[in-house]
Amino acid sequence: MIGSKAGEKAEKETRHDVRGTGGFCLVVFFLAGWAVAPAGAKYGGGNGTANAPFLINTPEDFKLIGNSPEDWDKQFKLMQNLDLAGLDETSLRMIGRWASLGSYGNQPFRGIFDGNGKTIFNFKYADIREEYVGLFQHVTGEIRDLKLVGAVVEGNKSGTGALVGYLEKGGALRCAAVNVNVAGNQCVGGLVGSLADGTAGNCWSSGSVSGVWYTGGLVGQAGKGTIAYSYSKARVTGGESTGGLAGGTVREEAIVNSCYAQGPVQGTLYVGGLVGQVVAGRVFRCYSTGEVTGNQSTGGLAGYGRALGQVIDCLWDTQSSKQATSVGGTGRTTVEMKTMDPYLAKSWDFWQTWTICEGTNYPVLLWQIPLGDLSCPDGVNFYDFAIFAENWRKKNCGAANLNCGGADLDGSGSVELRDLAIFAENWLAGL
Ligand SMILES: [Ca+2]
Ligand SMILES: [Ca+2]
Repeated sequence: MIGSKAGEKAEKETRHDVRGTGGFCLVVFFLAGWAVAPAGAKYGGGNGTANAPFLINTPEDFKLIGNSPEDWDKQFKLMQNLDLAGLDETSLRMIGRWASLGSYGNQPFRGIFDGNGKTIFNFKYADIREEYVGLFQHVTGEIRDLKLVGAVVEGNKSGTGALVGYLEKGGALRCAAVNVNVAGNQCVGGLVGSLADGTAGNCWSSGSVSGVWYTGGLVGQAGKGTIAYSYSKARVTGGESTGGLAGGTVREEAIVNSCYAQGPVQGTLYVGGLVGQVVAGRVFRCYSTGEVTGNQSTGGLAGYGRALGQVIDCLWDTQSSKQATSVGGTGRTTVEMKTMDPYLAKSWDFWQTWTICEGTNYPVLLWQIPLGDLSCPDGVNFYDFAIFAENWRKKNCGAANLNCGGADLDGSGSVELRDLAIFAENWLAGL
């Protein structure tokens, strides 16, 4: 393909530089193909550096990453949404490799994968023999701005997550696992199975997650890791240590900060709406609302806490959770949980971190408000369209008129077709 493109363009280009009547003439020949795609180019272009990341345009490009361990310290950028339907564990290899503890066979993905706001649909992978299963098996680098939709992932040992099986360190930032189906044994999470260290930040998940030990809607188990500014709406089914957001936090360094969970949680022992078991570490400024069902040590927010674990400034909904008690946290009614006061009483930040549509919604993280959500209640719907229509064709949008009621979505200074296109793109988002 590269050859034929080059061939089409391999015509001589000439530039004539005529100076004076003496007739000095400079002729330069270009072969256009040289500049476009050097021989041996991989993926859709780029060289894997920060300035020129490898470009991923097709499922074939993506597949090649898993087959190229020599590139696992490089930088990648996803340029298109990808649909991986039709591929599975027989045709696709996970990115980053885990062999065993201390093994020379361990080759984590230690580069950067920039999802560029794009989506990977229908990742499907099952491996019941290996430890750590996910789109990325073993990561010490960074994955950012990537959304997975409809992933179906199955493992049967330690560490199963739609995006990452084992996040040893590094991060998953601004990532989403939407409508996923993740099933495993120990450390099973909608997004990340085992978060040994590093960060899952500004991430979210939905769908269903099931496991046996340490099962969580977003993360199975946080070791020294941090989960921040994230949420889960996934339905979680597990055994011991089962939580709406995380199955458990196990090391003193673990942090769960400014997160929430809203999915139903069912487990046997140590079962909580947010975290199943707080073995160690700190959980602060979080809330949960999902219905919680368990046999023993079951709580609205957290099921069980040990001496090294702390739960600080958290709340749970006593009605929707059907749990009157919890390890840590303050219980409130649904009506109370949809007002700002109980959170303000615990010094939550409604300026840079949270926002709330009082009376209609629980608090949400500011970053998750979609463009076009101009007014309460949460989500882009007819209430917002009414405001958009009111501001249609207005000019001189600026600070004085709050950017024309927020309807100048592209910040151009007026409300016109481009804003309408953005509004339409976000229709029903955030509901
Ligand atoms: Ca709205
Ligand atoms: Ca505009």
